[in-house]
Amino acid sequence: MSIATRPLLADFGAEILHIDLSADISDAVFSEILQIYYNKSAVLFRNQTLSPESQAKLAHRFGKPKIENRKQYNLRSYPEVSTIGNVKDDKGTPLSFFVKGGFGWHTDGTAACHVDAATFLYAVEVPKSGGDTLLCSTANVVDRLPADLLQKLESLSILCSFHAHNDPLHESDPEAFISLTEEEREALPPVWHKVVQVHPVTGRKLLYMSFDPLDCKPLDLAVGKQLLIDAREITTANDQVYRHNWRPGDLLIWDNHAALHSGTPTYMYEGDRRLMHRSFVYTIPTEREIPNLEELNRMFMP
Ligand SMILES: O=C(O)CCC(=O)C(=O)O
Ligand SMILES: [Fe+2]
Repeated sequence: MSIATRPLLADFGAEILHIDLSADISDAVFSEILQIYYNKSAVLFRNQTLSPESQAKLAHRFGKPKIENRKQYNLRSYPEVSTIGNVKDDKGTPLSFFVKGGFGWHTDGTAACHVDAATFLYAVEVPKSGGDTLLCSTANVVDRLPADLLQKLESLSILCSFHAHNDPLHESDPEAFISLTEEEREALPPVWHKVVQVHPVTGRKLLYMSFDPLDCKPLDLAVGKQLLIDAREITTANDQVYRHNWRPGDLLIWDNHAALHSGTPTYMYEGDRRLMHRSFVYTIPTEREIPNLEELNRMFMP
């Protein structure tokens, strides 16, 4: 069988057509989906009716789900799925984590030792306008980088910290976040990553970027950060960005090893509802093992 697809951008992302993810998917079809996911770095499925159970099942088929660290928003029955958005209950208690002011360009999961990870975002409720998600390739950019910038990036490693990313988000919306305990904080230490990497499946060179590193090697932090900013500017040039305008029933899955993504400002729809079901999955283990995944997953169970 050959799955029908439509590109999201000329050389990035694919919409996968005529697949119902709540039905049984054969191994042959699944391996084709996986191949498209790796080759295109992002896949979109529209018109789905994906229960948390089906989403969790699909996540396990992609790899090893990581339990979200903001654990109050992990679904009780399917903790592989957590909620993000601005939905509150009758008493005004947030039912999902909502980041005011958008997210900026980032890579999910850089504070883990394992780099190959997929983010699943499934739209349950979407605002009438706004709430788009932006995506772009960090592999296609390599050919467009000035040679001297690429050369400097080749030697660069960055120290990535969950807390450096999460603490400001927490401060932006203290109502929606609970603080991590000291023990939980310590279980999430910073991790070094090389910025220029080779994708283990496609063999393509790519940039693995995070823009709030704690430290850089061998360059000074300020110099390293500036190189990352320069690379981000080229990576996210307007004509390289796919803007996803959500409809309920859309599932978007992207490869954090080959794509950057960003939310968009929330003030445009603050009076309207947005609810997404999110999963995060470590795919093929490559660069490093995931020694403490089970332990971390237990710690962050809802
Ligand atoms: O809500 C969005 O549009 C993007 C959220 C995001 O960055 C994520 O799910 O990792
Ligand atoms: Fe993200």
